[in-house]
Amino acid sequence: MRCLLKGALWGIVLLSIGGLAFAKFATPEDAIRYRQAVMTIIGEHFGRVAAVVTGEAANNEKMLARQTLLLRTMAALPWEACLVPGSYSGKTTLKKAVLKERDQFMNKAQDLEQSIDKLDETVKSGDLNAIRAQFGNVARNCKDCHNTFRNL
Ligand code: ASC
Repeated sequence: MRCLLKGALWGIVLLSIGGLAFAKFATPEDAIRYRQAVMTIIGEHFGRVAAVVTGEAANNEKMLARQTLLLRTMAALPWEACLVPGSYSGKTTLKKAVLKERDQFMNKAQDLEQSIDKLDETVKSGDLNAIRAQFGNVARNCKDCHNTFRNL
């Protein structure tokens, strides 16, 4: 009896740990909020780089390096939250097509991440023309995915 109780308790402990380890988003709405929060932050830092690239703000290498580091970090985050069943209605503009076209979607996500990595390297070179060109590639990747997978 004691043994059975012990076994059951261990079962509960292991199940809770397993549950925690695999817990992702509690609800589809949580996934929507998460990805929108990440996109808001990406948009903000993207905008700060845009201001330098367009000449609206002074070129400041240290500041740019900080923006690209933040963009690199943030760009790794939204994709998983875009693949949560049931998160394509309500307060979202994401198309359900991402589920069926998962590979295409993830390829676009990877293209974006790689172009941001390259932007980060370019910023370290300090060449504003090269930064401008690579920023254009990042912007095209943003837009390409939005055109395909976002209801505008
Ligand atoms: C942003 C934002 C977009 C993209 C896009 C890039 O900051 O809100 O939709 O960048 O304009 O081309």
